[in-house]
Amino acid sequence: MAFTQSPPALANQYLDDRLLRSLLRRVLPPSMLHEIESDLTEFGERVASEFYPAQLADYAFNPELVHFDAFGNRIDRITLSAFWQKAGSIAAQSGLIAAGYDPKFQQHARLHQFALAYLFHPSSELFSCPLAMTDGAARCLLASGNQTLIERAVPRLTSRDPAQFWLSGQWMTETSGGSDVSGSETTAKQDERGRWRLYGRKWFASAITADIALTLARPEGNPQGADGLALFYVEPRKADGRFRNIEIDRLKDKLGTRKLPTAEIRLLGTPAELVGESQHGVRAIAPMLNVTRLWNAVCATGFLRRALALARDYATRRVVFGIPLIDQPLHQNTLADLQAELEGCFHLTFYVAELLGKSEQAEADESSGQLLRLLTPVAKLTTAKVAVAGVSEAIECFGGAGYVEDSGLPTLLRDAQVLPIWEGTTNVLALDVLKVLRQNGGLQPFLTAIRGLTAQVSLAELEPVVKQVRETTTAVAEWIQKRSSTKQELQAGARGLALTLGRTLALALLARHADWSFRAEHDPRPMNAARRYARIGVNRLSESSPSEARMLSSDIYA
Ligand code: MFK
Repeated sequence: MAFTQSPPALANQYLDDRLLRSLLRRVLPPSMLHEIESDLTEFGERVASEFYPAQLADYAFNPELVHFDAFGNRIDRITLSAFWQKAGSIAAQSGLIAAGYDPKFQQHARLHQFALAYLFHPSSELFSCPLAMTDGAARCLLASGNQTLIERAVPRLTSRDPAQFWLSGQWMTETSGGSDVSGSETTAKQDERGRWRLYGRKWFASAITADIALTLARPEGNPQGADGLALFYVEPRKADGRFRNIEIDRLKDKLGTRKLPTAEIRLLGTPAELVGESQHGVRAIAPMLNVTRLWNAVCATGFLRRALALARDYATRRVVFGIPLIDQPLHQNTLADLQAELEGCFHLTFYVAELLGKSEQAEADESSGQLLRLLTPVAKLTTAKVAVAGVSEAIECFGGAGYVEDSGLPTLLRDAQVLPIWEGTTNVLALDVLKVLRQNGGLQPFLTAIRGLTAQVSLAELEPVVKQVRETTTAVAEWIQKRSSTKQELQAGARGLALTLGRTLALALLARHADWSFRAEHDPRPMNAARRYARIGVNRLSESSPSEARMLSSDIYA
């Protein structure tokens, strides 16, 4: 009998996750952890032994759109994967949205929710996308103060009852652009009964099967530009399931996220409700963007964790040149770098989740809101970039097997590639970070956070790490100061700046957690992760010259 290699296997994804479990032990009140831990354990088991194998078996499925029935009636019916058909019920029952709004756990509710999301996402076939939008829509409607819509939709968006639960979409992107929405062409007109109706074309309507959507449109008579857009609420379907004056042109044929039905749609007088004012729609939808961006970071971290869990398990099964991979120094070094990067992403993401939870409490102070505003794009862009590179590296750990579709591994890489793109590309978010630094307290909230974190670290072994955090923070402040009058140079270096903020904060968080882990639990692994992350480096500030970049980017000498 010829040799066959045993494939990688997943253990219980909660019990197997040292990072998540130790974070929850450090942060949550013991009574809360006791209350939620059996659910997390059960969910971690379902992820590994129920969702993951079923999705591997269904890897080749793509959603299908049928435009017409046998008699020529327009139906625009979409067939979803087997998992997608039941994922809404799983999400509702498991509290994937509801947990974040549970008043019982106050500021910790978000940690509970994002722990569930982090476990769920890599075995969700990107059902995490509509969940992110659902969470974002709930937050956005609550922020709008529109009581009618809040009462109508929020109890459903946050429901634990599958029969009540609603999902939301977020239709922003048009053929004119996704990063810059100022050229949006969708118009809103009031009909003879005063009802708003939308006319236009939305170009990337993710999760088109969702029950509601928040979207931007330009009320008739409003000026051109982004400020002339307003935020609208849509219930796209009638009670019988047919679309309300909406036609689906086609589903996108995408690099990844293939189970997620992303559509090009036409709004042909679709009834809609104005959410707030009849302009400033970008400002109005921003709470949704911020929540989905945090979900993006959670999902990036979840993908990285999944890729590493599979690669680590495989390394124990795979023998090469007479030695298991896991015992080979170079392979150990590769996995160790990935682990350090994962730990950095993890602590950065969950720190922002904690901030979101605090900011949603009645007594929230202004400075934690400012820090949250700065760190949301920073965490999104930092983790997304690491996820793509890290998942690619983890797939390489399988050699040729990682390049074969029915191993399930190529899907991970294709799916990860969406993370730096949607919800704001790396560059768009880096420019957003510059705007925040200009308008929202400058670097001060960041400096205060770094000071607070490093003050909690006193182990001698971590001194060099803390020194590196402080020195890089000083370098950031000097870098900004030096360029404060040259917009071009600031913009050209914005990505390096944002990544340095993300990585420096991640290092400070790693050090803080390492100090606690060593003292409270005698666990040296977080300390080693912090030191390795420090060696990989956190300073990504660039000295790039705009004139050199102009010449090389266009490759023109003139
Ligand atoms: C797996 C998890 C992920 C799930 C993803 C779900 C998939 C969804 C698919 C999609 O829909 S992807 C498309 C998402 N689109 C984007 O993320 C847009 C990316 N572009 C930007 O973010 C641009 O920066 C932006 C459109 C916001 C630029 O537009 P403007 O008009 O130049 O905005 P400006 O002037 O920066 O901001 C307008 C107002 O909004 C300002 O307030 P004021 O009017 O009071 O001055 C800003 O402060 C405010 N604002 C903008 N971004 C904000 C914000 N406020 C809070 N938070 C923000 N993030």
